[in-house]
Amino acid sequence: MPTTLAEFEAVFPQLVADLTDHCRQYNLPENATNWYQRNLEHNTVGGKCNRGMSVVDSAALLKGRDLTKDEYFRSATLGWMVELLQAFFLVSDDIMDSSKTRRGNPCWYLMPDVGMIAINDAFMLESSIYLLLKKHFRQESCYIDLVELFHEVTFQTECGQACDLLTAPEDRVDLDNFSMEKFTFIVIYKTAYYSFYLPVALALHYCGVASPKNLKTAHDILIPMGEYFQAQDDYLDNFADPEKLGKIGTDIMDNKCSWLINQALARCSPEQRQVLHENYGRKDKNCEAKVKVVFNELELEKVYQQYEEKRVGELKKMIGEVDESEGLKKEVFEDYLRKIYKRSK
Ligand code: DMA
Ligand code: MG
Ligand code: MG
Ligand code: MG
Repeated sequence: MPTTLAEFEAVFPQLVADLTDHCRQYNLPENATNWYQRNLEHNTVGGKCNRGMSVVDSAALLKGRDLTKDEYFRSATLGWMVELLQAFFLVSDDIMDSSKTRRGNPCWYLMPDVGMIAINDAFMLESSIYLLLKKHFRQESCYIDLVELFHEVTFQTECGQACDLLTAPEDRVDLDNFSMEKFTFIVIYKTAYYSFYLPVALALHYCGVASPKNLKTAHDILIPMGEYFQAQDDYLDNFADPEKLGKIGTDIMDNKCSWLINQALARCSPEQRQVLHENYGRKDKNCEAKVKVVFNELELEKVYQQYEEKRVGELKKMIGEVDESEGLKKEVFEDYLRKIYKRSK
């Protein structure tokens, strides 16, 4: 039985207590400890927790049985570390993308009294991962593998974010600068590693089956899965209801090398390209609306649905060929794919 959000969320208060207890050792002033607690709760809880819960679900599938209470707690602790990493990325991503809302609330940096303190709050979310790793996993033989995995995946994500931002200059819109090759590199690095490879790699380490072969098999399926997931994120940025999505799309105004603009460029007439040239990447609602008209004329919603079916078919085929001889299980991938297929938020 897959874990539920309620069961998973029930673990988090213990981790908040561990982290605030740690601050007490420093005699951190009470107002700062309270601020840290509010930062942790506001930015880490309230999402779908697909990434975090996948660590727990993957661990149960790899063990082939229900987890004991202690195993549940420990795998959920690893899952919450992925959610802390995500919180760190999202708080900073929303500043860099000039976003307005996240999970149905104002972005953290736009909350009353927060502002640019959000930058330091993001750093504290990241550091929380290593405090929890040390407290709960210091004794394990896989400890250094876990530390190195978090460090490497963090750097990969930062490389992806760097390319995402450098491909989207605020003052220089150049449609020739976009390509599907650039899109693919950006999304693999900014999204696929931390959102897909990391949760499963953590479960493999936790269950003692992180052989080079299993890690490579996981990588080779989860990276394309993450690529598909970010194409979906880009599609939803324009086509989803912001109320349901919990965030207002910014990709057009932000001049992003998104899946949609690349599809549009591959299909547009010279006239439509001119409209995109004049209106993409401008911080102006009317310009954004004109780009949306072209996206609709090109029926990108349909183009996306066809892409999704094709991608999911390819992923299912790869999953069908997984070699389970070193303790890996096909269900780990089937389960993660099921969580994201045709999602609307
Ligand atoms: C997501 O890119 C990548 C990271 C590392 C947060 P994005 O800006 O498209 O994400 P969102 O749509 O959630 O702002
Ligand atoms: Mg963003
Ligand atoms: Mg971004
Ligand atoms: Mg997005």
